Amino acid sequence: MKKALITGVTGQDGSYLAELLLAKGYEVHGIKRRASLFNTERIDHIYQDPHAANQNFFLHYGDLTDTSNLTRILQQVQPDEVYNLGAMSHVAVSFESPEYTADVDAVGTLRLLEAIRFLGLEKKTRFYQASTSELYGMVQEIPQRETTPFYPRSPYAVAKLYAYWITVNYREAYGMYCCNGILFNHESPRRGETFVTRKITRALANIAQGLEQQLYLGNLDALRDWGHARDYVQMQWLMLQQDAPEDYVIATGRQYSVRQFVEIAARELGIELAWQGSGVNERGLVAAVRGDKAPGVAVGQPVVAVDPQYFRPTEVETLLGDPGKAREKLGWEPTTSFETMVQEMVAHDLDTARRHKLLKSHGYDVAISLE
Ligand code: NDP
Ligand code: GDR
Repeated sequence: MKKALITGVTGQDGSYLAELLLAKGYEVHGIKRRASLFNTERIDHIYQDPHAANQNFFLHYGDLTDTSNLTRILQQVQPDEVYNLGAMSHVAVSFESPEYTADVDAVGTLRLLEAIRFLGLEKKTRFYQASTSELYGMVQEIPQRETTPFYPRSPYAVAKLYAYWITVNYREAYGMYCCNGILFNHESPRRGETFVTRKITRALANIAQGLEQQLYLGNLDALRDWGHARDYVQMQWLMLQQDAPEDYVIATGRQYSVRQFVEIAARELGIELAWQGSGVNERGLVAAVRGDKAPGVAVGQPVVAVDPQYFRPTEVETLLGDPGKAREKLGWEPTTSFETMVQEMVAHDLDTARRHKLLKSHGYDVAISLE
């Protein structure tokens, strides 16, 4: 039975990857941070009682800022594969906490690699680094592929640039099996609520049910190559199963704007938007409302507005990946279309909004936190 260790197991990708590896018969170990509240919602369905027999999913308290803790967990687990998904992963927040972001995302990666080497596991343990399309930042080539030069545009991306190169360096210097997956944006109903896609589907579902009034967004014209997280974790595993370690771009090769995402998600709820104004005065007004999914909105209601507080000091305007290498060498194709992914996210958030509305109608106070 192979053993895998996942940092960031409580995150979106960590939860899908843990499911995938368990289904493949792995013994899976995950590192979770101590928090004052439970932070395991995404993995509660695969949680196993530590007192039960035949346990194959284990959680360890830990943190990427804590070298001795990482070394101890690695020594205890002796994993065949390490997936370093843990990160302060929010680009906008990295401008608020740049030093912490560097500590976790850059030095945290070094800590793990160095612990593997220190423990003499460098010939046994294969290492996956969660690299990112944010490395391309101010894009130097369209579409972006493995050979496209990097130009990071945020403290997050600069930290991930260090992590990318230290992974390459440990591969070259010590012959370790280390791979960078340069993943473009990937989403799902488990996406964190403050990333733009989930913010949109969640807020529109709440608005449709009359639980919220307006959705405030930043740059509506940003272009992204959005895929489904479930498809992308397959690639994380596949990269570690090859004869030789290499870096791969994972993307769909299709691009949409934030504005288009809003329109498609709104349409899924029976809301047809008409745009008015420009820049910070831009508003998405409801031109038509069809069906019973949006009883909470009226014709002419401004549903979306631009709020400059969500603009970034330096923005990544456009990202479009070329997944040709992954397709040719690993036979990988994304299976979920953009439209199906939006539908899945909207359906999930509409279901939650309907339940919240029902609770409210029975006198229970439901707090809906907004970004
Ligand atoms: P999430 O933000 O959903 O998950 C991040 C995970 O990292 C969480 O489990 C979080 O724990 C954990 N974490 C945060 N800080 C620390 C720390 N100091 N020590 C240990 N663990 C920590 O991210 P995703 O699942 O979306 O992304 C996974 C990885 O892939 C990240 O590294 C991200 O930067 C990268 N990436 C993501 C892309 C995407 O589109 N989703 C695209 C390209 C790269 P907690 O739950 O306690 O907060
Ligand atoms: P990103 O994702 O920065 O690409 O990083 P995010 O969803 O945060 O932003 C995408 C684009 O939407 C614009 N935008 C807004 N973004 C947020 N969060 N909130 C808003 O209100 C808003 N309005 C417009 C942004 O400016 C941006 O252009 C994600 C993360 O998962 C990273 O960890 C990962 O490395 C990259 O994807 C690939």
